[in-house]
Amino acid sequence: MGAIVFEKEDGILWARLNRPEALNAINEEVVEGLEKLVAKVREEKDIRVVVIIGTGKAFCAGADIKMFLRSDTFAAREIIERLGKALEAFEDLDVPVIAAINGFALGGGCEMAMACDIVIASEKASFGQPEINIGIIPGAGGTQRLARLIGWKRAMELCLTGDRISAGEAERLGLVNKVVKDEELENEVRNLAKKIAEKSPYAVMLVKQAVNRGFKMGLKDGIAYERDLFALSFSSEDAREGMTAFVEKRKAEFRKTR
Ligand code: DAK
Repeated sequence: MGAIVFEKEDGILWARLNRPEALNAINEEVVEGLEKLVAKVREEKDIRVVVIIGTGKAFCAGADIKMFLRSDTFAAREIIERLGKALEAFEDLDVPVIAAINGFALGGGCEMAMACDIVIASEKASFGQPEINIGIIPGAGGTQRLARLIGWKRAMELCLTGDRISAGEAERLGLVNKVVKDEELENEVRNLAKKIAEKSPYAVMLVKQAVNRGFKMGLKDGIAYERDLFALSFSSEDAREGMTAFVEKRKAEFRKTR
């Protein structure tokens, strides 16, 4: 069994980080698992939503510090580059990636959550960028995505202090979409994933592109980009089916695969 365990259920790919003894810290095997996840989604067209969740008391406590210590500069650089690329790839996947945060999401774990499209957290979860405590700085979006998500000064404080914040505080700051009871985390995430998996896969892909790419543009360019994707959305069979179903007062039958 790999460091990430995959399970497909009704078009939803569950990816479970499975190194509970090391709080799911990201080592070579976890990076391989993340690369496999990206490849799987690109190949298996019946996957409509991805859920990433941790096993045990952590979602992910960041990069494996012991791995860093035993690697030379080149090895550390290679593994970190591969990790960075895998996280960047999440944004460009055709399908949404939901982070189900069951516990600690620290360092690279917090960065992994931020690279996902929607973040649902257990009330037991906590977040932080503690790299400063071990003499390094965040390297996969902790100083960048975090500032864009929760604001410049708040990101500065978290990265400078290395402090952890609760799930509730993370929700208040906009790092988390919703906090749920611990025992309800999987069901809440499953229901959310199912809801999205019932939509047109083409429209889902275009929404993801419009929001993610548009977010990096100025408003004027973003609006123009959205308008182009809107026009493109009309070209799909699903658009015709969705509008016809509305007029005929029935449930739309969208494509089941991408
Ligand atoms: N690495 C390796 N092992 C870890 C670990 C980690 N990050 N976090 C926890 N563990 C291990 C512990 O060593 C312990 O193992 P044993 O001693 O039992 O063998 C086991 O998991 C349980 O941990 P604790 O005993 O410490 O558990 P506690 O509940 O007492 O504390 C904790 C939980 C999460 C507060 C604590 O474990 C902790 O502070 N962990 C370290 C968190 C941290 O500093 N994370 C940041 C790592 S640096 C980049 C991409 C990514 C990154 C950088 C660049 N690029 C693309 C450029 C990422 C960097 C990082 O994440």
